[in-house]
Amino acid sequence: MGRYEVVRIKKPDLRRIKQQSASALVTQKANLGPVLALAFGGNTLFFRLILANQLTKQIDKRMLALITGATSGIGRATAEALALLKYRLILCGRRQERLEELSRELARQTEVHVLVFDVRDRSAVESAITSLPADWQDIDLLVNNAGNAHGLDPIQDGNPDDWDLMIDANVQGLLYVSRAVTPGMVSRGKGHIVNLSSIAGKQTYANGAVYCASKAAVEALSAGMRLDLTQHGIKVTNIAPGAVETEFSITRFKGDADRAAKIYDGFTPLTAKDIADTIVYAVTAPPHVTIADVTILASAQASATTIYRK
Ligand code: 8X3
Repeated sequence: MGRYEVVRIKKPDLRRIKQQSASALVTQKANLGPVLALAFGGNTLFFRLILANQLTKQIDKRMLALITGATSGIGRATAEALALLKYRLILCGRRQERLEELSRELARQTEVHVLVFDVRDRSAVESAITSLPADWQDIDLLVNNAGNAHGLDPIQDGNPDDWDLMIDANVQGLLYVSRAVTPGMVSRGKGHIVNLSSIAGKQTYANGAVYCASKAAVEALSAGMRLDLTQHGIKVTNIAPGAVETEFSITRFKGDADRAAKIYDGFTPLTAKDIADTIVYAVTAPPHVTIADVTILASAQASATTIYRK
């Protein structure tokens, strides 16, 4: 098969296609690789050529995404989903081996660049992002996914080291990475930032005050970024998942896998892929649409603390 696939498009679909982004079209045909959509169906040759030309230009300029916390969970699932859309990927994380393993896997589908740094380390963030080669600098999409929960204790018993880990990664880390990436988006007049918040950022629960506060900060930062960046053509999407079965609870309970598993007992939790699918929905929305804020719960979950278990 050559570089392009010719896709027959029925006449009623032509209007819809014209309003869609190229990446949305590629989503629909992700399994075919790069797609050149040629419209057949009674329209003029002129229109067909314009459409084909526009799509070729957009597809040739592949979107570039930077994902923090890409080594596991929602970050990894998002990297896999965006690779299917042929995004070029900058995968960021602390664990070099895992990043390289993922990079090798995804290199079959797209171009991948790995950056090893800890989002909590401001100078490491700055030097990693400024070290990007010229053709990896024009980041179209930033997925601020890195974050964690440590401990589940009443405030009087909380461990300040746990608090530092959460505030430093979930709040400071998100700020440092955003500060390094957004000036380029502003100068290009386009971009999209997806911040991973939580139902915990909207509803505070007992024993989780600091984690909830860190995610409430993400909610405020998403709203504030949208106020500052919309005028520069940059979309900001805030995603607030409920219970997602990842390494999240194992980290929260310091490696106690049995205690972590109990969190997801008796109901079907969300998966990392469920959240990645929502991110794909947000980033492939047409140019005139911003998916601003999405709360995603398992269907057995009604609030941060109400889960109907069987
Ligand atoms: C994860 C969701 O409810 O465990 O952010 O805090 S919850």
